Amino acid sequence: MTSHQELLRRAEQVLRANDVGGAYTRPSPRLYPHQWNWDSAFAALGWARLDWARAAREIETLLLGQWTNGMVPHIRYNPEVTDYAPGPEWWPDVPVRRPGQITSGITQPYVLASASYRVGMLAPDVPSRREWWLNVYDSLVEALLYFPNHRTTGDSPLIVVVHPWESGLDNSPRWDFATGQGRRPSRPYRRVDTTIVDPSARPTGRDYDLYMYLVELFASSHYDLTNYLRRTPFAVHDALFNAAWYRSALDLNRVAAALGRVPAVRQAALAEFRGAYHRTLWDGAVGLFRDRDVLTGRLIPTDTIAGLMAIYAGLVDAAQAARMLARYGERSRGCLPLPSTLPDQEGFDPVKYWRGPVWVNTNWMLIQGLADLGLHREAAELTTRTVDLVRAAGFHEYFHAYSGQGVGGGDFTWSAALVIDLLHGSGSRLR
Ligand code: 2M8
Repeated sequence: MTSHQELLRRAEQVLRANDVGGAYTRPSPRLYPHQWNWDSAFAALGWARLDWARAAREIETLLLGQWTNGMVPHIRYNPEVTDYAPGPEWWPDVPVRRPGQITSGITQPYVLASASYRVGMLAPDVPSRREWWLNVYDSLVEALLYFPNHRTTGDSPLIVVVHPWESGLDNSPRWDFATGQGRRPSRPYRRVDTTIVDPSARPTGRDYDLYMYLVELFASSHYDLTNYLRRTPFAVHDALFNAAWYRSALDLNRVAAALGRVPAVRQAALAEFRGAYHRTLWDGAVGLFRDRDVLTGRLIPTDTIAGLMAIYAGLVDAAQAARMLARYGERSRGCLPLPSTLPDQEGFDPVKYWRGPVWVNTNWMLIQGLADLGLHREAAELTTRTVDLVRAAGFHEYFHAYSGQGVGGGDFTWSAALVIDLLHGSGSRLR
C-alpha cells in the first residue's frame, strides 16, 4: 500500500506538472487548460504546504481577472491556449479592471476568501501573513460584496446563480428541470471535452445546448441579473453556492479582525442571511437543504451533496450536522462516501460527472465543516475514506460512486492539492 509520504510525493508531482509558468495551476492537463476560479482556491491550499509564495501567487493571479463590479470570473483565459470550448469569443465585452485580461462572464462558488484566510494562516511568519492579507483584502471584499450588490432579487439576501457552470456542479440532476426545456443557442458550438474524456462520463448534448443558450443569454443581458431574469429559464438559489459565500464572509471577517478593520459583513447582515438560508432552503421532510428555483419560488426536489454544505459553512449546529450526515449516509449505503447525488434520486448516475460520482473537493469541504463543529470522528472517517479512494485510484477528477474507479480528467489539481492538505491534518481546526 502506498505510504503517506509516497502519496504526498505524487500529489506534489501533479501540482507541479499542472503549474503554468509559476502563475496559475490548470485544473487538468488537457481538459481544463485555463485558470478556473474555485480550482485555483483549492490549488492554493495544496501549494501552501509546499511553497507558500506560490500559493499566494495562485490567488493573486486569479484576482487579476477581477471585473470592475468586483466579480471574479469563473475562467481567466490563457491567450496562448485555444483547445478549450467555449473560448472567450462567447463572452463579449467583459468589464475587466485590467486591460488585456480575458475572462468568462459568470463566476463560481466563492471559496476564494476562505482559501485566502487559510493560506494566510499558513504563512511562514506573522509579518508575511499581514502583508499578504493587506495586499489582497480589498479585492476579496469587493468580490464578496459583488454578490449582495449584484446577485440578489426581491427582498431575499440569498445569491442567485445564473448558470449550471456557476454552481460548480454543472450537470447535477437538480438542473434537469431547465435542461429538459430543450433550449439551444442561436449559433453552432463545438465541444472539446468529449474528445478527451469518455463522453459517457461527461454532460450530454442536451446539457450543453442549455449551457450555451445561457451563455448567450447572460452575455446579451450585459451580465446584468435584472435583464437576465426577464428572459431566462434558469435562476436558482443554490445551497452550495450560498453556503460557500457565507463561509467566505465569516473567514473574511476573521482577516478583517486580524488587520484591525471593520468587518467585511456585519453581524446583522450575517444573521439575516442565515435566517433566509434556513427559511428558504431547509426541507424538514428530507432532513436536508435543497435549492430553490427563483422563477417559480419552489424548492427543487432533488437531493445532492449541495444539501449538506450548510455543514461546511457552519450554518447548522453539530447535532443537526450529524443528523444530516447520518441520513445522507443511510440513503447512500453501498456507495463510497459521499456521492455527489443520492442514488435514490432520479437522474443519479454513478459514473457521470456531478450526477453521482464522489469528488474530493466536496468531501474536503464537509471535512472542514465537521471538524469546525467538533465532529472529529466523522471528519476523521471521511478524511481516511477520501484519501484511501485517491490512494487506490489515483488523482482523478472524480470517482465511480460504487467501485471507486477514477473517472474524468487525470492528474487533477484539486484532488492532489486537497489530499496534500488533508494529509497535513487540515481536518482539524486551523484557528
Ligand atoms: C467543471 O466545469 C467546467 C466548466 O466550468 C467544464 O466542464 O468545462 C466543473 O467540475 C467545475 O466545478 C470545475 O471548476 C471545472 C474545472 O475543474 O470543471
